[in-house]
Amino acid sequence: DIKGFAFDLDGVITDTAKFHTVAWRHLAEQLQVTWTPELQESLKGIDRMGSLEMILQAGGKENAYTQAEKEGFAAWKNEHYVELISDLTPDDILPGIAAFIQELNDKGYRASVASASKNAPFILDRLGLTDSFVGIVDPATLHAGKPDPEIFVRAAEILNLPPEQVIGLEDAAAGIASINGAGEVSLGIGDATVLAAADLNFANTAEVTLANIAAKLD
Ligand code: G16
Ligand code: MG
Repeated sequence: DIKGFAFDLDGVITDTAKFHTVAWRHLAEQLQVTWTPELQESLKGIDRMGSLEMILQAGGKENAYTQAEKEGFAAWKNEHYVELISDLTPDDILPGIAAFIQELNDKGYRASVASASKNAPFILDRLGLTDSFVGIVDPATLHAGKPDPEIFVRAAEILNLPPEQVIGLEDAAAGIASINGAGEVSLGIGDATVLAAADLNFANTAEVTLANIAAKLD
């Protein structure tokens, strides 16, 4: 029986991807790396330095900068990003998700957050959701990010549940791979072809309810 839920943040709870995109795109322009929709999609769920490496690689510049320069680029992107997310309010929670989290709290299901974002505590605070979760995995303590299973393994540990009693919610292929590797039930939100590895698929967040999940689990 399912007793807990491990939530990705960006793309599941709120759409911070649009702000990541603005900030990364700005950096890519400075570095003369061509921005493409494929590059944009591939950055979903990937941690900050990993994202920077993928952008540099896309432009054939993976060996063009020192580690110190790369850290400077990542810090510059993050400053810009934090400015963009500082105006978030509870109205920025994706459709249906506030009601779903309320439903989980009311019915005694436990919920945790498995986000690659070091800004997750700040974002949850802005959205008024901090108290709805048992805990948040601290991505700074991970050995490997998504698609490695570690982050979703830790999210189940926070819930104090075995992985098979946990549903992981994700909008990115790297995240679905992490959930599957952790031995949890994977729930993909978005394009079913991108998220083909997910156990359950929902087209958008508004469809995510306990009743709809139960119907698909049959
Ligand atoms: C999010 C985004 C990624 C971002 C990562 C790290 O992951 O999807 O694009 O690079 O967090 O964010 P930050 O730079 O704030 O630490 P998730 O796991 O919430 O989808
Ligand atoms: Mg995501």
